[in-house]
Amino acid sequence: MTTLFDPVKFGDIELANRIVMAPLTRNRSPKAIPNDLNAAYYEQRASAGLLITEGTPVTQQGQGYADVPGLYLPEAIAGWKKVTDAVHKKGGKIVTQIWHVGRVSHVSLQPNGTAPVAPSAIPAGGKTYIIDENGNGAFAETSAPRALEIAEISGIVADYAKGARAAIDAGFDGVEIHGANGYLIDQFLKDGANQRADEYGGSIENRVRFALEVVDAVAKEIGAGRVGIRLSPVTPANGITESQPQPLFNHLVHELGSRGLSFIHVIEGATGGDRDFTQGGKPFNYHELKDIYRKAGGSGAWLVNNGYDKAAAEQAVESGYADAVAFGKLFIANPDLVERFQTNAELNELDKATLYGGGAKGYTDYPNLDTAA
Ligand code: 8OZ
Repeated sequence: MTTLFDPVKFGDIELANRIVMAPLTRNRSPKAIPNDLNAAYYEQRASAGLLITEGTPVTQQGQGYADVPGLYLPEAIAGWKKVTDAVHKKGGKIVTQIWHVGRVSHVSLQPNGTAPVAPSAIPAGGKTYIIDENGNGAFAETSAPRALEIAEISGIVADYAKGARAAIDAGFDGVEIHGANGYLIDQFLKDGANQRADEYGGSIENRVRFALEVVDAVAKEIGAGRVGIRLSPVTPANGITESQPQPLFNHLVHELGSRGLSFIHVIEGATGGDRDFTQGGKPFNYHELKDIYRKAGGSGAWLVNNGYDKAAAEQAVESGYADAVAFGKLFIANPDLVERFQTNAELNELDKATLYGGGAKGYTDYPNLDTAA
């Protein structure tokens, strides 16, 4: 029987176990440049089978929050190199999540203070995190986006490929394309945000076009065996809605099946919340989604996420449903989560007050088992 602690291949990436650190925004990289504190944080968690970094914008236009690390400045590549070196020295594997927020941004974060871009000029609603005029962190209403001209889209697709190339230059083992949580790719996928009348909007075939163009460009740049994608079929994060998630995502994974990807990362339910949350009036069938991917020839690892504890993760892997499980909050609070699971040790509690922004407190000071009092 396969267990959580058995090795697994994600395409070209070999993992020592099936316990994956989920991407987690922490807002601790001022000026979008990863630093020594970030390197220490990831190094502490290197016993995970795979670390997926926090979302990392591929351009300034793709930036939606203050102090998240990017991939578009030369200094950021050098900063990430410290992170990947530290993780590799510990025998870990690490991919970065390449990200474009689309409409989930604020003019103060955009090049020349211009409007954020989106498939359609429909605001996300909700708040993002900026640096205000006095240099202090502050929450602000997302700015109204403008609809992308069709001629601009290929340039954004190319930006993702450039970001993937930069990730490999920075020493990453691969990338995860951020296709989830109401950001640009999810905005193109879902009918609540995409009301385009051209070949990128309307039918399901048209709405998946942007996602597939990004996947193909990134795979061409760095090899499909180093490329995964994160999807959230029903999450309402960042104001995103979809009237028919099951046929939409069934079609998308059917198309992904022939592309030789490293892994498919599925958030089940509302991100960080209710696993049974749904949209379109019907429960979402994740097993059907996986079956369609496999039947279409997809051999990438099936990575699942959202609220799993050790018992639920074991059930998912031992039953053969999931190849691996991604843990978010548990990895923030437990750098040695793998060892704690192995020994059935107690888990540290999460401090919600230090999730976003700040320094070492609540970031690199969670104790390991052997250093706990
Ligand atoms: C929390 C805060 C800011 C961004 C996501 C990248 O939801 C995020 C994110 C999460 O995918």
